[in-house]
Amino acid sequence: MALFETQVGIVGAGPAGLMLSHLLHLKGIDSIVLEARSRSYCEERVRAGVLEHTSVQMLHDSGVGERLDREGLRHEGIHLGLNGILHRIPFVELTSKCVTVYGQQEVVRDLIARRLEDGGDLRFECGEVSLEQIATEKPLLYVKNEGQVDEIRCEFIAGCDGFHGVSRGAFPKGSQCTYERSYPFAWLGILAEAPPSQEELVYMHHQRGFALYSMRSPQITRLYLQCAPDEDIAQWSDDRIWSELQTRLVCANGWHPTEGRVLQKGVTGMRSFVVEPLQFGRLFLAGDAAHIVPPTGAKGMNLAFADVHYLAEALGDHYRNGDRRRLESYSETCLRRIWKAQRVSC
Ligand code: RFL
Repeated sequence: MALFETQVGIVGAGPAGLMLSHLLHLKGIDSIVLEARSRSYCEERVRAGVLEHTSVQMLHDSGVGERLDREGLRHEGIHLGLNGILHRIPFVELTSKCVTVYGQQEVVRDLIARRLEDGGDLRFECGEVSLEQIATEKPLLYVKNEGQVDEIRCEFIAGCDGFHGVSRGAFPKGSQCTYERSYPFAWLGILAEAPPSQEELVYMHHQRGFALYSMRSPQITRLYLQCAPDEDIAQWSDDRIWSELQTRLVCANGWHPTEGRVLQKGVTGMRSFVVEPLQFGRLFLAGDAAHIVPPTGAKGMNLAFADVHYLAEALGDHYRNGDRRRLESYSETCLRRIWKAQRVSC
């Protein structure tokens, strides 16, 4: 058995785990990140794409916003479409803030590159992770890989391993309350090699079901169709998808989406999920490990960043001057924002 020690053991190298490790490093706190998948898998996983003002600020302020500045698409509003007529919601005019379209995989790529440049300890394809003694001052992470077991002695553990991770399951039985709702529809999404023909997102209401027009870059569009939760993607040829998108998205002024080669397609279920509290002993959950919002409001990655911002600040207080107040109120602080995001996404 190999032994390691760190201040914060982090499970998961998604946006939450990577950003936490980066923010802690800036505060002089060391961490080890354990990731089940390969680096290339993490860097290529296409998911979120809309960064809120606060997430953009966090990337900037922590010094990983350079490529985001160059390549991110600043959106000052969105369109809500009804009966083929678009109604623009001018974010900047209403809130003086805007959103930036920049793929989650790009954020992950930037954070991995920066952590490695800074000498960070990121362990990809790490094997089977388990959490032990989380109620004590010395929680442990075990990593089993091809007959070898590593023991990592931590002072805190951050469970940033997404909805299907192991961290949430390490809470003792009865110590958490789960709230869950599954919606009776899903989104069939495609990624297409087609330059955007609309500058901002279009959320379209249609009698055949909702459709969303969005983009990831000046070359790539991301489009969604409301479908049944058990929709069989095999029944959807590229031609059928484009035809349905054209029907639902066409506008009275003649605008319709530009077509292109379909690079990826899949069906995403719609679910709201929250656990309370987010902390037990020295284990703290962040991001999708603690909550899932349906992708309607583009809130998931932004919530994950908000969680780790609070967690990094709280750990900073603890290590700087022994002040544990923000650690103790971590769950309550995050849940206020999480429930608001659930409401808006629902
Ligand atoms: P992640 O990204 O799921 O990362 C968790 C990481 O943990 C690893 N892992 C483990 N590692 C070690 N041991 C284990 N036992 C492990 N189990 C899992 C996983 O391999 C993974 O690398 O969670 P995180 O970091 O909390 O980030 C959350 C976001 O990924 C998620 O909320 C967003 O993608 C949600 N989302 C959107 N969010 C936005 O803010 N804006 C959007 O526009 C947006 N669009 C979307 C979305 C999610 C979607 N899907 C596919 C659910 C669109 C879609 C279609």
